[in-house]
Amino acid sequence: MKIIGSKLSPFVRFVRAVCAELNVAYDYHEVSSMADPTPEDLELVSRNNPAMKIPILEDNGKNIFDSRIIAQYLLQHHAGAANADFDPTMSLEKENQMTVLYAAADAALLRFLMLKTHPEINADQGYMKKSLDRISSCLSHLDQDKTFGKTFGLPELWSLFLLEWFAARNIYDWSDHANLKAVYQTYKSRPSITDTRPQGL
Ligand SMILES: N[C@@H](CCC(=O)N[C@@H](CS)C(=O)NCC(=O)O)C(=O)O
Repeated sequence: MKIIGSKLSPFVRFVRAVCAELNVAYDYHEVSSMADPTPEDLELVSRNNPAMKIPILEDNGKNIFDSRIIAQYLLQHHAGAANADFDPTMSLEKENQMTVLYAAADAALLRFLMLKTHPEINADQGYMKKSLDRISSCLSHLDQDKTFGKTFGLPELWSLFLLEWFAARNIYDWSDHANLKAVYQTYKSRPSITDTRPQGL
């Protein structure tokens, strides 16, 4: 099993952390940040994923794209080896939480990449403004979701990487979301989080 990714990507961190929580061994191929990739890395990623994105999981001669699908695949095959304090079960509520987290992540990625490549854009207007509203709406929803954080499973794990990324890139200030903050504080020192944390975060 091999993962192609970049240490800076929260999506890649998530997939690597799922492997750690499920005690799955893998080879790792580091590529440059997809915000500014080398031509060789862009070629490698594009050859392995038509969506031209990381992470990519290669297993048994097949490539699996998208961190959410990779996490599902890992759970399907390795849930039995999960750490005792990691909850590998999924439910409709948890799938909804994942959808909300991914909506916030996609909105954040859009803002980050558009501002990086088109710094002249007004981030407080039009669809850019809507993307910020979406992040706010998603995080407020999760913050009020009483089932979020009851156990430590896929949604809680993914939320930590999202929150660290938001803070590091000044994407969104989530310090007023008490429940999210409590989940973050409780789990931020788990090995699956600290071992994947890029320097400086
Ligand atoms: N939905 C994808 C998103 C992955 C993603 O956007 N990865 C970023 C790196 S953080 C990327 O490869 N971006 C390249 C681009 O947008 O051109 C997933 O969950 O794997």
